[in-house]
Amino acid sequence: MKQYPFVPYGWKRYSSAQMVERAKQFLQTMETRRSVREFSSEPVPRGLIEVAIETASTAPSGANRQPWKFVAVGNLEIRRRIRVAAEAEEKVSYEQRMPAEWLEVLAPLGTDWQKPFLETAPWLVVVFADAYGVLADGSKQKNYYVQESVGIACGLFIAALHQMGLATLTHTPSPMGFLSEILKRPKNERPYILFPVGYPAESAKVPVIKKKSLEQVAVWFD
Ligand code: IYR
Repeated sequence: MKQYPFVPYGWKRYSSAQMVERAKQFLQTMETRRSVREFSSEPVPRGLIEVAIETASTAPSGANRQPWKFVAVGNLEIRRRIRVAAEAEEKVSYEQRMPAEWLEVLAPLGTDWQKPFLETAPWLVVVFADAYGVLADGSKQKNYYVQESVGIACGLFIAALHQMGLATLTHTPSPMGFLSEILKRPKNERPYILFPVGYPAESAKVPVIKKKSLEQVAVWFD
């Protein structure tokens, strides 16, 4: 296959002081992000969701295949259907599928099978991973590092939402097959994660949890 044309990167160098300042600013911003489970129903302009999806889509991906699809659902009727289907699965999960040990680690978070946020948040963004691509002639095209690529894109999506002052939650109802049906996605697209997006409810509370320290998460060979 022919190479892409290559152009100079056009990278911008910051002073050492600027680098430290920018790094700390970003860390401070990200440190205030929390998973939110109680949303206001206040509408959020579609334009903001578009920017978040565009930001997510800047992610690196295996062979630049960009194997993701962000399905943004504002339609209340569809959000209701997703809630009903998700709660049906989650009820079985919480009551029958999840082993005691799993329920035990979740207990401090206070989650249960009920997911009202699927209806209250003004947007549900459902991310699908393209297990393979489909070419114009209908033939399959192999994708690479799909899980890693979509995971990175989702991380950028979360960061973009937080940066613009919106809240979200990484929600993974299990199993997620109902999302393909309700949202009429083709077979190559596999449901990956669901993000309710909106403003937090005035009364929203978050659990007091700690992130691991640098010492706990980093290993150095200087
Ligand atoms: N998917 C379920 C259960 C759940 C699992 C983990 I791991 C969490 O960190 C939180 C919830 C739910 O959404 O309730």
